[in-house]
Amino acid sequence: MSEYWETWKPTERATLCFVIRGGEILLIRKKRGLGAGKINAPGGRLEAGETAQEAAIRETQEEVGVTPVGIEERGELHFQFADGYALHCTVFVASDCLGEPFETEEADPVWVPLDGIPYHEMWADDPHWLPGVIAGGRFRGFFHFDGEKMLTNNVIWSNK
Ligand code: 6U4
Repeated sequence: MSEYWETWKPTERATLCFVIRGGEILLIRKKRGLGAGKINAPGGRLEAGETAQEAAIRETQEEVGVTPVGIEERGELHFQFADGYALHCTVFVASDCLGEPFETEEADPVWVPLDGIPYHEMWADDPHWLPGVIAGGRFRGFFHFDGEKMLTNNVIWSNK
């Protein structure tokens, strides 16, 4: 990994939580905040004193009303934006969720078949790592963005 990323420090930390169950994945159409209008997973920024896993569960509850279960950490995303904003994001996968997802002010939930993920409506980095995560992999990803345009990408998979 380049020296640049070794000394990189995030402005904020966030999470993403992918519930994958029965050949489908729970995604959202995000209504506000960073990436509004895009398809993504439930998730958001950590609150003070929270672990990433606690934030992933809370954000999934807040955004679509379900509680992820069987949650495991699968990756770390490092985003450097051209305007100086730097976001670290921990990626979780859950094997199930309690309750039925419903629409909230923040997001509209959608169950999508694993072979029909709408990458063209998602962040540009997602096709670089989400297929590998669905296949069971663990990764670290490093990306430069200018707004919504991805400028560089580097994904490192761990052997385990
Ligand atoms: P509020 O309004 O505070 O609830 P919140 O959803 O907590 O917003 P926000 O809007 O800053 O946080 O968005 C952060 C979310 O956006 C995180 O879940 C990660 C996601 N995200 C940001 N850039 C991304 C990218 N390039 N690829 C990706 N997810 C990204 O897959």
